[in-house]
Amino acid sequence: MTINTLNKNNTIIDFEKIRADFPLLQRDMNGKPIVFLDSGASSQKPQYVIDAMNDYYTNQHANVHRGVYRLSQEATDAFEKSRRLAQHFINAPSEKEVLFVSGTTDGINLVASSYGRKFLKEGDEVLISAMEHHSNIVPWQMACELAGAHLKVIPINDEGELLMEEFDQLLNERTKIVAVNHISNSLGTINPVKEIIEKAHAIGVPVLVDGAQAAPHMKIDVQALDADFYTFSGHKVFGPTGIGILYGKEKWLNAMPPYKGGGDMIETCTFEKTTYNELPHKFEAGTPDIAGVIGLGAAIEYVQQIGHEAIGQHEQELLEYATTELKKIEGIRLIGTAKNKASVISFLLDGSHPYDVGTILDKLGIAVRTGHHCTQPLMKRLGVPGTIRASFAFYNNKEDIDKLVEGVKRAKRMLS
Ligand code: 7TS
Repeated sequence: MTINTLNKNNTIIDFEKIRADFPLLQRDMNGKPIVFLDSGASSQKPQYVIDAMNDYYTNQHANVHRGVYRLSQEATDAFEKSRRLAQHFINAPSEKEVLFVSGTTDGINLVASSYGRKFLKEGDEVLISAMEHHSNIVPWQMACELAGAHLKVIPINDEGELLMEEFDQLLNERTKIVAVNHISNSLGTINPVKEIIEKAHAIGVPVLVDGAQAAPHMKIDVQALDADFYTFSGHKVFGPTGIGILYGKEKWLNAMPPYKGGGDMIETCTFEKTTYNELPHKFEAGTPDIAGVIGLGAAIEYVQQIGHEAIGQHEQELLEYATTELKKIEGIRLIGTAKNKASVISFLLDGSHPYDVGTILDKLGIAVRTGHHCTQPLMKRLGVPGTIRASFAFYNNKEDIDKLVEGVKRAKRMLS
């Protein structure tokens, strides 16, 4: 693997050299060197991932789990190797509990639909939080509607932290599942998911963790968390789009009906009755995104080579620096000031619409996201139309932040 990370002693990570692994970061945007601060939406890809996918299509492609011939077996081996990489990435006890899905949205829909059909009854409750992405709201609304169940919401304070006393009050014998994000995509808040899981388990309630924003930034350990379900997207962890992981405890996955029917998920099929394949295949109907799975495996190898400790440290430094520097600009308002935060900064500039600020930044080559970030109920709770959001990854540096700060100052001058 050609990772530009290690020094001669194989110890210190040189994050400046890491940037060279990402071809897209070398390009311009609007005639300026790109400053990519939208990794929360989707991160860029190292050459190692691009090469792995090219190599698969060039040299290894065949359908998986069905051919007797060598090529198909090679493709199957590469595919299943990625499952083991994903298993170790989240410390899942067994490969059977690691399902390939198309992304976080798909993972949550799978659980909401399948768990919902089996376990949700009229009058039951599903507990989510006020800072969920639409993909951890709408599937539960749909499941509740089908069952006649009710959606309940853990409120937050103005800093963007969950009100845990309210959670204690909301959790009760009618609660059938809790679904919360590990890190908020709009605010960067790191939620106390371990505590949530402990409390839910104390009354026998399973918990789904939406890890879309956590997997790129921190070590995920589903056993330490004791999560019942944990899901994340490949494209946010420096892998390809169209692929993601859903971890589910075997006891739940075995008890749940299949989500999709089709090839590969059956054990036997007659017109009268079909029996289902064992885990994980029961939940993986049809030809999967094989290149995506292989690309995700490569991305996991790449991230692990750098290591979560180094990533976390570098990103915290960037977050602290950006927070300090942005706060110095008069008229800036940070949205989301939780004590425990990951590398996301949402803000507003007094008297300016987020879209206008984003447009000026774009002209300067700076990519940020503006709007509601698929968290409309959260924006409503905070009383803002949307925010300007800068989200960092380990390939960002202080120079990127300096350019952002200069860009915001310029936007302020132009818009006031
Ligand atoms: N959950 C969270 C917390 C997210 O941040 C996102 C995507 C999703 C779920 C859905 O992931 P997907 O890969 O299935 O689309 N968040 C964002 C974002 O913040 N900007 O663009 C996508």
